[in-house]
Order: sequence, then C-alpha cells, then structure tokens
Amino acid sequence: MRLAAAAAAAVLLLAACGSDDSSTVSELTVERAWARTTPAGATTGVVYFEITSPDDDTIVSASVPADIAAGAELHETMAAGDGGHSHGGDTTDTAGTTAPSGEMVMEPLDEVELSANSTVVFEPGGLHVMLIDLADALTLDEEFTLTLTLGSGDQIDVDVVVADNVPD
Ligand SMILES: [Cu+2]
Repeated sequence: MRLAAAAAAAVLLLAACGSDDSSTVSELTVERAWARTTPAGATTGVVYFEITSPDDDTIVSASVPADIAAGAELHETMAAGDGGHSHGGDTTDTAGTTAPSGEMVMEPLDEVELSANSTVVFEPGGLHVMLIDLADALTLDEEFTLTLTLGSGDQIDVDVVVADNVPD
C-alpha cells in the first residue's frame, strides 16, 4: 500500500510540472488585436488586444502609421473618482474627479505593467490604446500596424483589423 501511494504521489508531481511548463510562453505574443470602426468625422479611435510576455516588462508607448492617426496613447477607462489611486491624487486634476459617481472616465497611462506569463487584456471598459487625430475614419476590415515599445527596449508590430466588436 505504501509503495502504491508513493508512486501515485510521484505521478501527481510530474503532472504538476508538466502543466506548469505548458503555461509559460517563450516569446511575447499579442492576440485578438482589433480597432473599433469609427463614424465619419470622428477624431479618435480605440485599439484592443491581449498581450502575454515571457518576462516581467512594461509597455511604455504605442504608435501607428501617420496615415492612420497622428498619435497613439495608452489609456485606461475607470469609474470617475477612482482615478486618483494610480496616479497619486493631485498630479492629475481631470474633469473626472468631479464627475458624478458611476460615470466612466479615461486616463492616460505612463506605462502598462506586464507580468511574466500572465495575459494583460486591453478591452472595452478597461485598458485601450487611444488613437489621436485620426487621418480618416476606421472602416470595417481595414488593417494597420500598431507598434508597441516595451520597457525592455523591444518593439513589436501588431496586425490590427478594424471590426464592429470583439473578434471571436
Ligand atoms: Cu482613451
């Protein structure tokens, strides 16, 4: 009986190691990158994606070609009044701090933290890349390249497709 129990325990340990290995990533991956279609005349757009880094890192900036937009910023949407937590209060005196509770406001971020092997999701209502001064409306199925610069110095190009909603 004791031998059998020891063998079973050994198998469980091996299984645990195996599942650990399969959940680590060897290189940075970005999936489900999409931008929302915009109405004609809109000056801003949003890009969403899911990013998984093999190492602790940060996203420090984003950019897109000039024929898409003049600039791109890291933003987070949050409930009005919560904004002070991440930026130490009086450094950001946005209109959001006086907005009625329940209203959502956007705040620019200096960087977005990436933890090794965990996926950070940019999605509606949360983290997003804001496209500033769109050159033209973003139309369904249009594609463009979003470049992310990491704190480690790496730059990655992400293929973004324009859609009406989150891709399946
Ligand atoms: Cu925004």
